[in-house]
Amino acid sequence: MQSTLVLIKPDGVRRQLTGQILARIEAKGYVVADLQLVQPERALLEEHYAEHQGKPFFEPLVEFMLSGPSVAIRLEGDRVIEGFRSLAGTTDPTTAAPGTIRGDLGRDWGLKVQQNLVHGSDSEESAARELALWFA
Ligand code: DAT
Ligand code: MG
Repeated sequence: MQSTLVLIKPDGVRRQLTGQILARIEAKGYVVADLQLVQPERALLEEHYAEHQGKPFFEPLVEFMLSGPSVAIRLEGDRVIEGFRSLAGTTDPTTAAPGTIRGDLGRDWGLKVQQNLVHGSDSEESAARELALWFA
């Protein structure tokens, strides 16, 4: 059994897609083990996205993530890390496959790729690190 951190990002919360996104996650059979609405501080986001520090999209990404609350979810299930990333779809919501959360519900309004609705940890190491940050 694995755990992963899923975030419904500020665009998903603002667009009132939390219920639809949770319904897809639950329909797939993953278990919501913990859930909270979080308004993160900059320091949390800089740690969360540490691997992207120095990239051109880092600052816009952090600003976007500061723009409103996210729903943080501890999600459990066998192979949930790769399974949730498959449900989410690829990073750019304009080209993410139809049938995925990003592909069906997302679009990069204003060419802002960071508006892709959800985050999912990409490895067991990331999941442990990110769950400790968001569920301190
Ligand atoms: P993912 O969220 O699919 O794991 P990532 O870890 O590579 O993607 O990047 C983290 C977030 O940063 C991503 O959800 C959206 C934003 N991002 C990534 N690449 C970008 C780019 N080229 N331009 C703008 N934002 C980008
Ligand atoms: Mg990532």
